[in-house]
Amino acid sequence: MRQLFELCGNDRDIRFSPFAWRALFCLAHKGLEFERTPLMFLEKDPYEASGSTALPVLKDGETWVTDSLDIAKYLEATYQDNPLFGSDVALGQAQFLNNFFNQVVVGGLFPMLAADVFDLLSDDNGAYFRKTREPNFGGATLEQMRDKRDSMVDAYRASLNPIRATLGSQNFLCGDAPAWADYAAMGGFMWAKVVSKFDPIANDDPINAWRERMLDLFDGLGRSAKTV
Ligand SMILES: N[C@@H](CCC(=O)N[C@@H](CS)C(=O)NCC(=O)O)C(=O)O
Repeated sequence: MRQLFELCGNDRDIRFSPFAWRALFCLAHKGLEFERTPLMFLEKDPYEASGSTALPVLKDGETWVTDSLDIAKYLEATYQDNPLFGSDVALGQAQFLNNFFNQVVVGGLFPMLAADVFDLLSDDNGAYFRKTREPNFGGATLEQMRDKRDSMVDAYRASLNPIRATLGSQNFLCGDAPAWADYAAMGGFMWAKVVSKFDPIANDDPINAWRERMLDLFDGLGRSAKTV
């Protein structure tokens, strides 16, 4: 059996982790069957054997794989059909792109969305989230950061220019068809879609048109996600 452990809110159908969304899209891209196991932040026992304290975690038979990029690399090495990277060079570049997506796409969203994540959590998970995340905000609360998001969103949108420029000449970040880099970027936007009614992307942005194409993939895997 193949099992993906992913983060959820107090409502277990709310699956919001940007990194888990990357893994979900990669599994779907490879055409693999899998079960989804939703866990709250403090529920770490079910995947203790993996050695990780963060999600997503994949259990494929007896093999545990942690970290979304390592999960993609594992799937690529283990299942040759439907390449996620396609070459050793692309695999090497993925490390750079992963840092870009983590720091710019996901990291840029974090102050704008963190309070919305908090609102989805049970009391004990919320207290843990606040205690571990609020120190990133230099003395501000999660809610104070959310209150400022209308003034932050223009700078966020500008930070996505490399993505926007790429989508000006091709339909997907990986070319004519989506592959790992599309899923890595889309993970961040899935997170925003699931946890918040605040849309960090403008309607007329080419990134929105790409996001719509991504939501349609795999029988609407992203589009059918439960949102707040
Ligand atoms: N580099 C990891 C990051 C995973 C990560 O940071 N996961 C967070 C949630 S989005 C987590 O599970 N944190 C556990 C905790 O805070 O206890 C990946 O790409 O999978």
